[in-house]
Amino acid sequence: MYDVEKVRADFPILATEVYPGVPLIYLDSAASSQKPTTVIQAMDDYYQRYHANVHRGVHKLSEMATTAYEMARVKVAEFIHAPAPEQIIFVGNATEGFNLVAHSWGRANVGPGDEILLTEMEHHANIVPWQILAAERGATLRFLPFHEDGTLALERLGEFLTKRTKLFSFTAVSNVFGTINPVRELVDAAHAVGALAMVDAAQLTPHMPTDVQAIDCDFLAFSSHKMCGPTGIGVLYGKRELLEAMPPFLGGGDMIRRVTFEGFIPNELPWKFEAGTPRIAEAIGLGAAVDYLTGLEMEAVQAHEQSITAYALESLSEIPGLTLLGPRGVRHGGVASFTLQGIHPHDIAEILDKDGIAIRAGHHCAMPLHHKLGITASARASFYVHTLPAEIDKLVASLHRARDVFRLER
Ligand code: C6P
Repeated sequence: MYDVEKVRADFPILATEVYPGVPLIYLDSAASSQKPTTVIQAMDDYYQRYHANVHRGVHKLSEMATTAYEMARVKVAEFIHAPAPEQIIFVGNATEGFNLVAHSWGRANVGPGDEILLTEMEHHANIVPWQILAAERGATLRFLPFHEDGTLALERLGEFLTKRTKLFSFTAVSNVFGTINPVRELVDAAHAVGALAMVDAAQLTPHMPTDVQAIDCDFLAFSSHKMCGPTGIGVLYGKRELLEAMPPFLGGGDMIRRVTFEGFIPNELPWKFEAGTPRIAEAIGLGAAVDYLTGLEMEAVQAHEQSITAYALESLSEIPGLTLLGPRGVRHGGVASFTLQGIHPHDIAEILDKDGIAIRAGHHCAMPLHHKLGITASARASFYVHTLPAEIDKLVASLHRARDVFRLER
């Protein structure tokens, strides 16, 4: 049995008050998740006991730091079922993963007349790097539309994936709609026209089991800070032959095997893509986060979130004037985005904050999606391993209070 109260005890921040007498109700995990004690302690332990640079020193501390750093890579590889740890590149966040691929693979492989296919529900992280690449290389971006209910227009895939498509990059789970896209089907469709497939797993890996071999993607990116780990680190996974053929993204120490005044020979994977002193404490923290989630079991995490999200969607739908964004009656990522007639999302978030409830308001870094819906912003509550049904009830009560503040009819 998944014991939410036991899980909650792992997160020190959940026992704090936002204002005197007002306990925290954290419903913003999709933006960034809170951290369990084990993650905080793992990073603290590194700084207190064995901080040193990695891959450089022969002294004991450097050896310990290097082992912990590389162990974190092994843990991440196992967590997403990557064939080998060398295929795990530590980057700054999911955003940097997209930029790395656009800069390195993109510049080497995309030219005038080529197309990159995205979807209309992408986060800016999976739009802007391709816009920069397309402008530089004379390529074209295309966007697979979504239906009114926030599901992809899969029946139109044939129109958008063509012989000209070089890459199809799409999100596994929408951070606004909560739509869970059919990842393997989309990857197969890309491969069928000879294109590569890149998966935005920022809202997948923290919440559901991720198996890069089962989905057969060519690249996949996610962030540590959304999965109980620290900020400042993320992961790019890639197929070995692609990563090996790609030129380095950033140059400097660690990413080279040999440097002369005339030039350099790049290092092997994964270090070829990790220039300079890496994110050592952050990798160790991410490794601890992987251990933590593995201990909870990702299937159990997913089941907990499914039931809490279904409860939230049901409860929210009963509030007068509230419109939910995204699909209903199907499996759904752990987010509930909505608009409330007569109240701006920022006002909603401010009123909820006074009740200790943290939600996100705005465009959630998906401006084109909101533009297509004809709105500039929405409110979003998001759920994680520690969310209780009672917190959803408080969210609903607080939304009723917001309606009262704005004198909307009950
Ligand atoms: N979405 C949200 O509130 P970074 O910022 O690099 O860690 O993650 C980018 C990113 C990429 N793809 C998806 C689907 C995402 O949801 C995010 C981050 C947060 O929805 C912060 S904008």
